[in-house]
Amino acid sequence: MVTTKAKSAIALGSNLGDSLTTLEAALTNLDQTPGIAVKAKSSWYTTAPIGPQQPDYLNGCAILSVELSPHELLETLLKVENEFGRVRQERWGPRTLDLDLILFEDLILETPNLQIPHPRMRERAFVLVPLNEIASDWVEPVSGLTISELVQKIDASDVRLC
Ligand code: ROI
Repeated sequence: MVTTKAKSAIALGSNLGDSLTTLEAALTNLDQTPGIAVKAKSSWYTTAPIGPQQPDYLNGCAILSVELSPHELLETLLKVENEFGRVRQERWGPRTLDLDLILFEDLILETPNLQIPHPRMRERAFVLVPLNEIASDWVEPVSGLTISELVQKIDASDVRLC
């Protein structure tokens, strides 16, 4: 059987409960999932919340090698979120664990339940700063700019190494 491996970037976030333990455990869980290997992980950052007033977040990014389709990967991310007790409440409210699919190779995908690249990644310092640590040369295919070029265009003053 021929299996092709694809490179994908995910963003992780948490601002409820023991965020550091949750984020580390989520990465371990993903790495133990058949068809997924965690290849790199960023540092964790304390970030001011975007959206309604709520506690600061802990955010980071990881690079995965996957033998899954983008939709299969999304299903896995949602499953892991649910295993860690995430209850989907208000749209931009606090959360125990948020796993977002950010990039998948150089794919541009627009479907009702999945958009790749993540549509707000280019403006989010809490995604770009950690991603820049581990994938600075990756070209975001919609803008044609690398992560290091994108991070230079935004204000990252609310993102601090944890
Ligand atoms: N704000 C920050 N700083 N980090 C997040 O992970 C995050 N996630 C969200 C919203 C509510 C948009 N704000 C966030 O979903």
